[in-house]
Amino acid sequence: MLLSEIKNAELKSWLQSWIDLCTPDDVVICDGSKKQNDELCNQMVKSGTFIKLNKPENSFLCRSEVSDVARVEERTYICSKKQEDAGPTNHWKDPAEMKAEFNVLFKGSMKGRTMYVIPFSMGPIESPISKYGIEITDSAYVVVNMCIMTRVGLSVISKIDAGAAFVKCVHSVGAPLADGQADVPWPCAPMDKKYITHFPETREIISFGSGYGGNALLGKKCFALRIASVQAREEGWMAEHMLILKLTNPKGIVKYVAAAFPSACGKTNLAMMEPTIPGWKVETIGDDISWMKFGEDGRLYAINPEAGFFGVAPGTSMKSNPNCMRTIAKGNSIFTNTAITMDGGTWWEDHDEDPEELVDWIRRPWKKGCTRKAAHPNARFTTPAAQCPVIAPEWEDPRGVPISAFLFGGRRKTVVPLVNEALDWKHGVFLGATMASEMTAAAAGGLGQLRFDPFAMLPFCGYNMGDYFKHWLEIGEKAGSKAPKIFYVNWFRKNDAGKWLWPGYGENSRVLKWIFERCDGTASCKATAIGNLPEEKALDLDGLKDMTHDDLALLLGVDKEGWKAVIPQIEAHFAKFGDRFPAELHKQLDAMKARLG
Ligand code: OXD
Ligand code: MN
Repeated sequence: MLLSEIKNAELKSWLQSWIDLCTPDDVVICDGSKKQNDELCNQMVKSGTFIKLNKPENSFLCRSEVSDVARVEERTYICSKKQEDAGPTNHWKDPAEMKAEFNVLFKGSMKGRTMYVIPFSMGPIESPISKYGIEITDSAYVVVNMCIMTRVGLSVISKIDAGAAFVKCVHSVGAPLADGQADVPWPCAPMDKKYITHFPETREIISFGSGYGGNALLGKKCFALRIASVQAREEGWMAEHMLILKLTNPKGIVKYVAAAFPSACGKTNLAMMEPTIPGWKVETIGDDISWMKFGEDGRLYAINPEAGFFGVAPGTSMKSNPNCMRTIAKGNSIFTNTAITMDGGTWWEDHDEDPEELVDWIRRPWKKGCTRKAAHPNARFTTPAAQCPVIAPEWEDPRGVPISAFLFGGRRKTVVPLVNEALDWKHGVFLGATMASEMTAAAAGGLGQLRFDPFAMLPFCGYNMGDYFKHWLEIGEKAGSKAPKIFYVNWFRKNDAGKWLWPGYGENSRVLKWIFERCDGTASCKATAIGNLPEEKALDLDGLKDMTHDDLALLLGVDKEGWKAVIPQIEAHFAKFGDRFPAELHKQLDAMKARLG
C-alpha cells in the first residue's frame, strides 16, 4: 500500500508531519503479511541484528545493546495538561514542553533508516471491545515483534478510513545514520535521551531512544494499559494488568477468572497451568492484559487485547510452565537476550536442557558451572498466542468471555494467607489498592518494607491513581449483584525457617477449585477479620504430600499482630493520594482495624 492510498485526512497529515520531522530515507506501510515479515527477518539476519536459530524452527535470536534491556520507568512520563491528573505515582511533563523537546530530538532522527507504518488492532478487529492504533517506528525489530503481539493488517487502515478512532504511536530508536555510516546491531540512544511519553488527552504515545519491549512495542503497556486505562475510565470500562484463564470443572462447567499480579510474579505460568487435581482443566485466554466491558446481561466481558506472549524467559521450564515451553517449541518466535547453544538453539537459566557450553547474551563464551548468568534476567520470548496448546478455542471471541472472579496477589513471605475472599466488592477494592510485595534486602527501604503496587498497575495507570480507585468503586456500583467475586492469593508464603509453605505451580489449581466453588456457593469458608478464608476441609488437599498441619495453619490463618504491624504502612500509602483518594477506602481500613481489635 502507498501513503497516497490512505484516505483518512487526520491519519495522512499526522503521518506527513512525522515524515517531515524525522526525514527517513524510505517509508513502508506494514501489511502484516508473512512475505513482508520474512523479508524483514532476512534483512536483520544480513545486518547482524538477528541470528537465525537452528531450533525451534523459523525463530531468531536478538541481542540488545547492554544498557537497553528493560522498561525504563524513570524515563516514562504521563504528559497530561495538569500535573495532578497524572497523580503522585507517575512522572509528569508538560505536554507542550515535551513536544517542543521532541521537535529537537526527532529532527532527522530517522535519517539513513526506513520509517515503518504499522496499522494494528488491540483485540480481534471486529470486537466492540477492541481499539486500533498506528505505530510509526524506525526499527524492523519492533515491526516483527508487533506482528506477533498485535493484529497487524491493512484492514485497520480501512477501518480508520471509514472513521474509526486510532491511537497515534510514534517510536524512534534515536540513532540516525550519517551518509555512509555503518549501522550497529541494536541502535538506541543514551539513557538521558530516552523518553517513553503518553499524552492521554490526545491519545498519543511518543517513545524515543529505546528499542526494548514495553518501551518500543507501543501496543502493550503504553497503549493497552496507560492510554487504555484513561479511555476505560472515560467510557465506563476497564483496562487491567490481568491474565485471563478459563477453568473447567469435572462436570464440564466453565468459569473465567482474571488475575492481577505485579510483573514477574508468575502471570504467564498461572494462565497456562496444568492442574494437578483430577478432572480440572485450565485454558488460556491471555497472560498479561485484560480489557473488560459490560455485556447486555450486565456482566463484565473480557478480551485479551494482545495476540502473542512477551514473556520473561529465565525461570521458564517444563517444571514451571510446560505449556509455554510447548508454545515456544512450535517456533515462529523471537528470543531477545537469551544465550545461544553450540548447536544453534536458545537457552536461559532454569531451562530444561543442561548444555556444557554456550555463548551468553553479551556474546561471551560460557561454560557449565560459570557463575555469570548466561541470559539476561529480563531476557524475553515473543511467541504467537495461537500456538499455545491450551489456548481456549474462544480466545478470539469478539464478545469476550464473562468474568466470574478477580484475583489479586503479590509476593508475601509473611502475614498474607494462601487465599482470602473479599467480604464484598468495596472490600475487594481495598484489597486491590493495598496489593504489595516485600522488598528484598537489596532495594532501598530494606527488608520487611512493603512495596505497594495497587492492582499491579503502579507503573501502568495513565492517570491519577486516586481516581482509578474511584473508578473501580464505580464499576462495582454499576455491576451490582453481577460483579465478579474478588480474592487475594499468595503463593509465596514461607515459615520462620525460610521454607516455602505452598508448592505452587500446578498445585495452585487447588486454590482455583475453592475459588470456583465459592463463586458457585458450594464451598465453605470462615469469616475472619481480614476476609473469608477456606476452612481446612474446604480446600482439596488430596494427594498433596509433605503438607503438615502447622504449615496449613500458617497458610490459612490470620496473623493478627502481623496485620496490625502493616497498618501504618497502608496509612502512609493511602496518604500519598491526598484529596483524590476515595473516603470509602479509609472506611475499609478503619473497619479492618476494628475487626482486628
Ligand atoms: C511485562 C511487565 O513485561 O509487566 O509484562 O513488565
Ligand atoms: Mn505485565
